[in-house]
Amino acid sequence: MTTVLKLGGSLVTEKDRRETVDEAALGAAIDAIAEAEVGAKTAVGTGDDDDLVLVHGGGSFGHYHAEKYGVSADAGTRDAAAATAIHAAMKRLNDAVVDGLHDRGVPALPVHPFSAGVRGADGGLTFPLEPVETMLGEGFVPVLHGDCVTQVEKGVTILSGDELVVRLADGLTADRVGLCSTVSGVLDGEGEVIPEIRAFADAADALGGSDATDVTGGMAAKVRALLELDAPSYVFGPEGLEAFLAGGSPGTRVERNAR
Ligand code: IP8
Repeated sequence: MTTVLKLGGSLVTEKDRRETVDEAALGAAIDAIAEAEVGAKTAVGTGDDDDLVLVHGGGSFGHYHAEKYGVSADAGTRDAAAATAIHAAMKRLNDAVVDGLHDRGVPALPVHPFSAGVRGADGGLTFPLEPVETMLGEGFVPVLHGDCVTQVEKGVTILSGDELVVRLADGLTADRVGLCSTVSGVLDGEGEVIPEIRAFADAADALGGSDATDVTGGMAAKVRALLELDAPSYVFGPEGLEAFLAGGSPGTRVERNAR
């Protein structure tokens, strides 16, 4: 069973305070991951056939710098110092996530997408999965992140964690995908969690943009991307993380072919 889980940047950082980790939220998420990874695998009679790939977003690290330099998924830069500043901020956040996982006994390894991925002129992403697959085969938990990526004819653009989740879920034939953010799911016009989305039209009226600096789009973009996947995906808040990792269905289930 392969699970791809994204921790949203809005969850693990204080989105309105530049380069500030939300220690409480990140710590709680790491506790839940450690319990599922370390606790379950050391329990009598359980194996370690379950693979977990983590991705985290940019929050007040990457998005702050991306906005400062006017770089987005569409708008590229040829300023190497700007691209490096965005990437460096994401590495600092990745260090915090990986270090926190180590402190709780999770064998996490960093994967920095800027060094591996590339976009064609049409925006299509090429991202080799051999490093991630090998890490999984050796019992590690790869931790990727939204990042910069070199793009033909545009210089450097932003690669969102959501796009990586889609690539990983497809390429690794993931069984389950989770997007854990600060909201409890995809919300309808009354603020209630929509339990299931099978087509964008199911939630189109309710989907708006993100309310803080986010150069890669809000919930609408996430839902569109998740609807492209074969695997069922779940959009949930921190309260749903434990249930998701235990195989449950918190928040909103998004699945194109759901019956
Ligand atoms: O928060 C964006 O990743 P996201 C990463 O998953 C950068 O959209 C560098 C802004």
